[in-house]
Amino acid sequence: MHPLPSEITPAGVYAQRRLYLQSGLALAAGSALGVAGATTPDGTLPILKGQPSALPGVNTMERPTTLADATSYNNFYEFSTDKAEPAKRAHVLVGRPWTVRVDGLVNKPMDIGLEDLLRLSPMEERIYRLRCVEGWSMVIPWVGYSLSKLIDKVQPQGSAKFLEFTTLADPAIMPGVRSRVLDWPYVEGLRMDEARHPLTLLAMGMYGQVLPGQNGAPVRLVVPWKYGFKSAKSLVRIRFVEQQPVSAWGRAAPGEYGFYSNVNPQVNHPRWSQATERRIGEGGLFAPRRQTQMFNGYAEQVAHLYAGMDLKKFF
Ligand SMILES: Nc1nc2c(c(=O)[nH]1)N[C@H]1C(S)=C(S)[C@@H](COP(=O)(O)O)O[C@H]1N2
Ligand SMILES: [Mo]
Repeated sequence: MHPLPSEITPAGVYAQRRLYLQSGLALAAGSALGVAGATTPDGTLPILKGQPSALPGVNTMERPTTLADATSYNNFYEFSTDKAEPAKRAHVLVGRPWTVRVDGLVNKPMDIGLEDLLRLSPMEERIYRLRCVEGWSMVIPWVGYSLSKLIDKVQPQGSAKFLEFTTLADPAIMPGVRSRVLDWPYVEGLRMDEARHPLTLLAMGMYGQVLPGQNGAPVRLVVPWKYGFKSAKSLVRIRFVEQQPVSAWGRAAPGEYGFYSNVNPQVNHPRWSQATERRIGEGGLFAPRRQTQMFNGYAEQVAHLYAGMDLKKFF
């Protein structure tokens, strides 16, 4: 068993963490602090650190996007389709009691609480690019561990071929789910080998702190070689299934959002080119755009998963 993050942080931080849990419950009951992402009286998030990842191909050379940029320009449609709104509203996700149901075709289904998720495996810091299909990208130092650690724990059965990820849809705290922009809850899916790939991260923190609400508190997926929308935020259920799941985006617009959603600069979204991208924080709209790389730059690690597949057909 690995130490609880609370045991490896200084006592003062631990006290703050308890406080944050209490204030988080108060927040959930409706008292807002009014500061974006604020959860403690001094406006900080509890510390959650990880060892720098030893995994080959984890990119640590690019300069991370600033925390301010990464937390103020977000897609989180359960709160709003406006990129600035999640930062004002999603702090209600931080500090709530949280359980993820892991079930379906597994020998050991379980409801796993946040504290148990936090100590399931040692935390790693991994600096990943995340590219949105809308043409922007960020570089974020995430904190978490490979999803495969959780997959191993529940012992999938041989018939389990895909994983279906479901995220929170609570109209009491998420005004966006009253709109019909998507068929809620937000659902995503991965093939078993994609889900088991060591790069696929179950993230509980970023920048050495627990996840801010707008980035998917308290637990999200980060699949760095796929468009950002595959990286489901605020997970409540992971179900092992035999058939390929239908994602919320695939249901909304099957011609625009294929199941695989691998970053592929040669396959354009019907409404936008995917050849280049704009790194958030780099000089706004007039900064030179970057060439988008196949599999978002992770081809060496993941291209073999798709050997023999026509990636224009399976986009
Ligand atoms: N539950 C949920 N997860 C979500 C989304 C969402 O609207 N709801 N948006 C996705 C999209 S389109 C992107 S690009 C990324 C953005 O992650 P970030 O805000 O941490 O950069 O989250 C993804 N995960
Ligand atoms: Mo996105």
